[in-house]
Amino acid sequence: MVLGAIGLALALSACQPVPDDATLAELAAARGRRIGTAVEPSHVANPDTAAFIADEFSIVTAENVMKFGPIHPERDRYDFAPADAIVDAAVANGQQVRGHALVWHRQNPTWLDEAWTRDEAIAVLEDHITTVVTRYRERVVQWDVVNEAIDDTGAMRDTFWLRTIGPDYVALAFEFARAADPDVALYYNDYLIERAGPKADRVAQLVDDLIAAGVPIDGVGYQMHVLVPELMPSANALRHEFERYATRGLRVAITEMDVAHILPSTPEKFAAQADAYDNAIMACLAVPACDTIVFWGWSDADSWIDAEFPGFGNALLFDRSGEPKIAYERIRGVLWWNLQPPAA
Ligand code: 9MR
Repeated sequence: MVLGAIGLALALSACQPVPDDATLAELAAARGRRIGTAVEPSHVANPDTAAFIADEFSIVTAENVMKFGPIHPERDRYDFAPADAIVDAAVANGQQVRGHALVWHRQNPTWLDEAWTRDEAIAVLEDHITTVVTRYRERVVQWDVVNEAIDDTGAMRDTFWLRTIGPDYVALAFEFARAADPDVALYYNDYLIERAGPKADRVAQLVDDLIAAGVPIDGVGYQMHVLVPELMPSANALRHEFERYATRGLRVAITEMDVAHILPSTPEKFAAQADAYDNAIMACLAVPACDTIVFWGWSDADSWIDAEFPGFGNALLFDRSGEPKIAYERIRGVLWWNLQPPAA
């Protein structure tokens, strides 16, 4: 009888609407997850925006300023000030920081365009990773060590690093990062791995090879730049993808999520967008190893998609006037009601 009353009380509380003042950070924390956004220094320099980010999110990623070119513009000069602004603000607000990204094929400085020998390129890689990771020790909790090393066909991407060092640049990068910070969680990060296919399989093989070789990798980041309706897997399919890495003992993060559609927007497209976010959060909640969810910005007025994919967009949780969209309300609902994991 007593148990029945407790059960009823729990069931009733579970039916309560999401408290109006509950932030994403609070709702996610109740589910053991951190939730966040990409940020630029201009965001934390603006008091209103900074206060909004501090309230709503528990983790931030530097959208650009920790990448190789911006943070290491000349061989003997690092420019830490923009990244410091983001990290300092996050620490002051009690937020965590994802470091993004130590090795990538884009946003590299022009000084890397020289003809390097393999040994010289390894020395450059080691200096860069050691310097940047050491600077943010104990403040950055997760690093995207290698970003997008596999191309869309499932081959090793043809990059400066592959050409000058060879495929083991990936393992070297993880080893240099671990040597610089024994505690930070080290991730391989990529897009289009949320869908089963050659790219997802090849990334899993790369990760397996790293594990087999004893390379210090802690997790895999699913960027999740999604296009609806075409490119969104079901919550169940996504859960299976996340479990690939959970069963290998790794952590999983959603690292750059946004859900675009072809413009103009319609209520149906926004509904499909809300479904996609819902699927992703459900899948993450169903896999204990998935402990981090980061969106690639929050406002449709301020997203990389407008510049890189004109004709697509409105992919984030708040519209161009700053009003929350249904996707935002759906995410709050999924976090609050903690719906059952999708069926196997
Ligand atoms: O959002 C970033 C945008 O401001 C930059 O111009 C762009 C340059 O390549 O990089 C964007 O972020 C990318 C991220 O670092 C890696 N995954 C894909 C993201 C969107 O292109």
